[in-house]
Amino acid sequence: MTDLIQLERQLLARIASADERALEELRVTALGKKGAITELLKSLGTMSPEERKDKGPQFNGLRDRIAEAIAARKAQLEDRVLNERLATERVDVTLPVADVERGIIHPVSQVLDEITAIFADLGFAVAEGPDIEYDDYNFTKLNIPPEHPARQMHDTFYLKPQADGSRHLLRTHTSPVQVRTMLKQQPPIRIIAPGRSYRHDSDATHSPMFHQVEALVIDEETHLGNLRWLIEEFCKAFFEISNVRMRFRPSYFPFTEPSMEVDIGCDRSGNRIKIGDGNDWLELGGSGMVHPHVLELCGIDPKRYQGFAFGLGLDRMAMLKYAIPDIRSFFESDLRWLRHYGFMPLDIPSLEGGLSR
Ligand code: 2NM
Repeated sequence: MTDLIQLERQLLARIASADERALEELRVTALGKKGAITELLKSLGTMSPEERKDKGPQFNGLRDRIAEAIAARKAQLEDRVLNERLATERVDVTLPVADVERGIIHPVSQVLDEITAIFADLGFAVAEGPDIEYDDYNFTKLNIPPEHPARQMHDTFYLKPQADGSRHLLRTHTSPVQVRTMLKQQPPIRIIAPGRSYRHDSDATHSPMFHQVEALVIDEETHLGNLRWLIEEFCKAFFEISNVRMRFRPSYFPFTEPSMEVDIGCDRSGNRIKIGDGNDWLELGGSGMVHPHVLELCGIDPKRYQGFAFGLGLDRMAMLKYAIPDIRSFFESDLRWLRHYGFMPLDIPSLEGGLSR
């Protein structure tokens, strides 16, 4: 008995001060095939049943406590190594990284950075909001009351009803971000609202999750001439061309009056669409003067202020500018695709540096 206590004390003392190598040696000498404790356990076989009943639990207890002490010491040593590394190692994130370790910028991120640079230069701020929205902000405050037929156009993903019966939804456009901006800020307003939008729709040109940018301008004297100029300047900067042809077709959105689709001149004679040249037209996005009722619902006096808005599909803009054929490939996370269509992380788009180089 005293031998056992002594053995345990000795082992525990040596374990407590062991380094990793000594610890492994201790483990082998105590618990290995020919280890001291293993031998003790083997000796149970030669004992009388009474003696075994007495010694068995003692030996087993000893084995468990020693194994536990070894594991605890091992964890302590590993922690110490890690903490030492954390305390001494430094990463300079401003240094160039090796090619193999470099991330790649997704075309959608690239195009968003380009668009942000263009609008920032024109004095626009970037506004953001949640992907999960109130029905009120996604529809009602945009002049789309419940039962309005335009709700059917949106193929909305709804969440489970709240206790009060209202249903949150995945925003079907980024317009609720404009609603949020108007509710908390009086004009002048100049913002772009980029982000994810969701509609129940999927084929080669539609993804159930897609990206939009919408621009909103509200001031005391804004008119369609401003809207046209803004879209033209934007297109010249984005497509990096000095001339654009544009045309506006009458359209309908509940939140704008009048509403127009914007087409941009292009050439389709080659195997890819070329923006700027040619005699063909390409639909770029929707636009219009913000409906006075929307302004009113969002706390802005429609007698004093007017504004305009337009919306673009970011994914579509990336497809056009960088000749990417299928929108579904954007969200497959295929690294070969990303290496082919992606961009270098440190080439941050700016108007001075050349947008896309
Ligand atoms: C579009 C087309 C036309 C738009 C309108 C508004 C708001 F909030 F001011 F009413 N936000 N976005 C708008 C107008 C969006 O996207 C195709």
